Amino acid sequence: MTRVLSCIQPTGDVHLGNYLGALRNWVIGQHECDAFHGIVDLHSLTVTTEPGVVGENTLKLAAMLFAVGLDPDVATVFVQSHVPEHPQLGWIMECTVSFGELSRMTQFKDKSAKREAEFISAGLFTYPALQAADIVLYDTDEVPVGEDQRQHIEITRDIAERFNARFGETFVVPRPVIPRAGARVMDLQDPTSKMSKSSTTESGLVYLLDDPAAVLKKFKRAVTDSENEVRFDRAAKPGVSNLLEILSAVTGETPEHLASRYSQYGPLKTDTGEAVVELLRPIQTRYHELLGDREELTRLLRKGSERARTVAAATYQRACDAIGLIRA
Ligand code: ATP
Ligand code: LTN
Repeated sequence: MTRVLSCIQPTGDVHLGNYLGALRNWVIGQHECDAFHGIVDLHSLTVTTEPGVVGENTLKLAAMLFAVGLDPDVATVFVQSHVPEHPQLGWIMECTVSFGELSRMTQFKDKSAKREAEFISAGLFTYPALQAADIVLYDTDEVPVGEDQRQHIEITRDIAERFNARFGETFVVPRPVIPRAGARVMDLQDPTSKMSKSSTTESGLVYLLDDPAAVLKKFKRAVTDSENEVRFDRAAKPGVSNLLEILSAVTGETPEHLASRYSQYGPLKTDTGEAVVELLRPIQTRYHELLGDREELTRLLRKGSERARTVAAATYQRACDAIGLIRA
C-alpha cells in the first residue's frame, strides 16, 4: 500500500490555502493509502519564541485536522516532538545536505527577508534537513502538499539519494503530489502572493474559523482589475483567476467553464464567498465540539504518536546501521 506523509506547522490559524492545497487531499488520501500526518511543532520553533504558544496551537490544530475529516482510527496523526527520531535523523540529514543547497531555498530567502530586523534562527536555515527527516523516516512514497512545497520535496529527494549512494540503499525516495485545483491559493488582497499565515494583511486571508459575514466581506473586497471581463488567465488577471480557481476547487467545475458563466465581477465574488461559507460550516461545528474535550484530543495524539514512533524508530536504526554507528 502506498505510504503517504505530510505535515503542517502549528503556527497561526489554518487558512483556505492550507485546506484546498493540502488538508483536503489528506482526508481523501487516508482511505486509499497508509497515511501519516504530523503536527510539526519543532519546525515552528524556527519562528516562535514565546512560552506556551506552540503547545496550545498544537491542540487547536489537532482539533482542526480531525474536524476537516482526518479519522484517528484510519490515519496516523502525530506530534513531531513526541517522536525523538525526527531531530535525531534531522542531524544526519544536515550532514547530508550542503550549505549551498540550503542557501538556494526560496522559503528561507522569503522568510528571512520578511523577518529583517528580527531574530533569524539557524533552524530557519536548516529547516529542509528536518523536513527531509520527517519524510524519509516513514518510508514515504508520496507527499501531498501545495505548490509552495515542491522545492522542499525536491531537496528531500536529493538528500535521500545522496545518503543511499554514500551508505547503501536505506531510504525510499519520495514523490510530491500536488493537486490541480487549489495547489496555490493566492492572497485576496495581493493575488500575486500566495495566501500565507505569515502574510501581513488579514483581509486577504480566509481562515477556516472565519464567520460567514467575515468570509463574504473578504471575498466582496477581493482585489481584481480595472477591466470588466471574467476570463481565466493567471498572468494577466491574477485576482479574477484566483476567485475562479477557488470556486473551481470547491465546486469541482473547471475555472474556464465557470468563467463562461459570469459577465461581471460582483456575482463571481458573491458566489465564491457563499460556496466557501457552505464549505466551512460543518468544519467549524466539528472543530468547536472537538476543542471542548482537550483530554480526548491529547489521548488521540498520543495514540498516533506511539504508532508513528514504531515506524520511525525502525528506520532510524536502519540509517544508523547503514552508516555503521555503534549500537547503544
Ligand atoms: P507559512 O506561510 O507561515 O509558511 P503556510 O500558510 O504556508 O505558512 P504551512 O504550515 O507552511 O502553512 O503549510 C501547510 C500546507 O499548506 C502545505 O502543504 C502547503 O503546501 C499548503 N499551503 C500553504 N499555503 C498554501 C496556499 N496559499 N495554497 C495552497 N496550498 C498552500
Ligand atoms: N515545510 C512544510 C511543513 C512540513 C512538511 C513536512 C510538509 C514540515 N515537514 C513533511 C510535508 C512533509 C511547510 O512549511 N508547509
